[in-house]
Amino acid sequence: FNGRFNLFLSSAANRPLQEGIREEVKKILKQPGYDDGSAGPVLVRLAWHASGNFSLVEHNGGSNGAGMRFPPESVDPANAGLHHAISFLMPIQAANPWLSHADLWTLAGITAIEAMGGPKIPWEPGRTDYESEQAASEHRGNVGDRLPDGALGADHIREVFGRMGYSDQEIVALSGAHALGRCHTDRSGFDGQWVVNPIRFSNQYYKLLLRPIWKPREWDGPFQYEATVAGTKLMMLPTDMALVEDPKFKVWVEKYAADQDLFFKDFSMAFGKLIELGVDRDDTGFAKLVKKSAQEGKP
Ligand code: DDH
Repeated sequence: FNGRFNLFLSSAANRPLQEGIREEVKKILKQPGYDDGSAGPVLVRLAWHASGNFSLVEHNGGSNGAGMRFPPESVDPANAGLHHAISFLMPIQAANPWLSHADLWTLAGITAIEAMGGPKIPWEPGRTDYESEQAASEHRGNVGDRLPDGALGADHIREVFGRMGYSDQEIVALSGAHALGRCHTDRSGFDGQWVVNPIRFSNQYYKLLLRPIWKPREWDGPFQYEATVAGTKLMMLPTDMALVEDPKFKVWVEKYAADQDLFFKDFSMAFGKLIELGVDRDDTGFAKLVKKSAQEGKP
């Protein structure tokens, strides 16, 4: 029964039901006392990390199943801090027990992006949840250690996003999400925000990347870059800087810095694709929790 009602979210007659969930997400975005007063950025990160461990070759991982509720994903250091996002959504989940976590997490991410001034992103319901840790481990295979490491460079970025099937252009478009939110020393070890207003979706990230202002930060933490803009201390990760150091990535940084509409259009497509990775719906619209074998390495 759980998840079955999700299909109703997609039918035209029940469009108001889907709208209702979006409205509930908008209501919990304001979080005085948390970060910059908004749950938005961490909700976007939740949708991305829930989806970003998909592998095209092994055909496992991805948002379907909401595997991050269970080990190993729940204890993966790459996901540190995402329990905040899950907690912010708890009241909505409790009030709508028919809604799968996997659908809520992805819907919350795109609702947050739009509410923070970003583009509309295509979203379809129908994701199903693993019922238990055992079911998750049986179905999922080994999806650990697939999210990007901010300390590395262009080769690593292409390896991680190539595994999901993304081109250079799409990689640069997706990276624009770093206009949102911040790094926390107690989560990733890195520290600070990328842009001056980290709860406003824009192409500022690209504009800042192209400015010759970035200097290695002298501190005890991991290697990162820093600059002060309009009185605000900003940061870039080594992986962010790789987008201007690599000539093929840089072409797209320049295009998106110059044309916010193009960025919004390409980001919408790339993020819409991200939250669909591995969501294999049957002909009724529900996603199958297909049993995967990591050894076989194929569906
Ligand atoms: Fe990211 N990201 N990300 N990121 N990300 C962090 C925060 C946020 C990398 C590393 C980090 C994407 C790509 C990459 C968001 C969205 C997206 C943090 C800080 C690190 C580190 C975590 C913390 O300390 O709290 C790396 C490396 C990459 C890469 O591509 C190589 C993508 C593709 C997205 C996306 O949404 C499409 C968001 C939002 C945040 C801010 C979270 C917050 O709590 O604020």
